[in-house]
Amino acid sequence: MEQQLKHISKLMSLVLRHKPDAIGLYLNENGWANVQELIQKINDKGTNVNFDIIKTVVDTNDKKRFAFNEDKTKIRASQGHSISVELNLNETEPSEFLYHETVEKFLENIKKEGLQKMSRQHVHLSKDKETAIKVGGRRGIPQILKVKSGEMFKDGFKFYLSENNVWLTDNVPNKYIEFPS
Ligand code: HQG
Repeated sequence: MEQQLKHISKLMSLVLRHKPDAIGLYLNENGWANVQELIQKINDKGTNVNFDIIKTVVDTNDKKRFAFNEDKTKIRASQGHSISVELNLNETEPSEFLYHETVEKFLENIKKEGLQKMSRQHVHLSKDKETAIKVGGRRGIPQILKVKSGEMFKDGFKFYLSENNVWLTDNVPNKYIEFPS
């Protein structure tokens, strides 16, 4: 069951963040998909889901990646998109420091050009080191970068907090980054 939920969660990440076309799903400009359509199209591709399973994924997902609208007829990913969607997030003042997890092979480039959003819509930052480490254990030994978010905010950079508490910004110039020694 757990494996099955993980499989469905990954599929939902794929179609709600990156490739709705993989199952012919329609997302509106704010990233919302119709829940019944999502269920139908996942089933059409051979994975059995119903509303209760989707709701279990939403409720139990370790990073709260997905959210329903109020009457649970629509669903979207709360962050992490590579396709262009307008999430209408509120600008929020960050704490003095935020953290970003990366891996060694990217460090040299990040030292040169700062953090860029790469294939996603934003650079993703975490409120503390522990969360940052969780983000990226997936790619290798985590390298934690400390971002001077308070200073950036004073200098006019905008920050947004996603519904699942990921801090988002457009880019982080290298002068605001403390690298591991
Ligand atoms: C790196 C996860 C070279 C950056 C997490 C990262 C997150 C650069 C990679 C979400 C660079 C991009 C996003 C530069 C940044 N040169 N490399 N100038 N600037 N990078 O996956 O932040 O588990 O797009 O350090 O929770 O790792 O998938 O971003 O290593 O919120 O739900 O380029 O993914 O969510 O990788 O992770 P990503 P990320 P999920």
